[in-house]
Amino acid sequence: MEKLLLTGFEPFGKEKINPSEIIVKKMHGRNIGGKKVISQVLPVNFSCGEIIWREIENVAPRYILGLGLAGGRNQICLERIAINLSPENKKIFVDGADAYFSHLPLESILEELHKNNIPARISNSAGTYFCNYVMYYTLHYLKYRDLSIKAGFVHLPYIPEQVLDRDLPSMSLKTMEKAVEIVIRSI
Ligand code: PCA
Repeated sequence: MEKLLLTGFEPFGKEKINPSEIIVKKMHGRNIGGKKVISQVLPVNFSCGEIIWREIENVAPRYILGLGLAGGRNQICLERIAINLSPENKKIFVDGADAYFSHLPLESILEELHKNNIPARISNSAGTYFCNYVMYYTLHYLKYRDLSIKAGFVHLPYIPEQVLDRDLPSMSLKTMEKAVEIVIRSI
């Protein structure tokens, strides 16, 4: 069976929860749409890039789907692009392309999500923090190793328990899980 490497992140900053971590842990080992899910939780620091490279070699997946939290966003965000800018405002790779595009069929994934009544959009910025970093690190590696692995990244909103006393948007974990399953099936 083809393998799909699914990554999420640990909680970071003031957050005690990262929905991406919860979801990837739940999905580890499952067969979704004929793809065997192998999950990896990444730390929110510069080691995440090396870890993803190691996992690509160890797991030898056919697909890679990265997940992360984008607190304050109100929809599932299918990231279109990763830019060569690190969380320290430097280039991630001096000799790297300015940007890499997601390999995933974003339009058809979006259509599937909407058919299932899940609020979602294509996003043209994965930010400049570690989600953009890991998406860029992954796409750069695949290009330079000339590997035919399809990779992309999806940002998730907060779950309700993260915003109980904050005027911020959220989405239920159940809806997000369904969304991730749909993304995996539609890749
Ligand atoms: N979100 C951060 C990094 C880890 C995560 O879950 C981001 O959007 O860059």
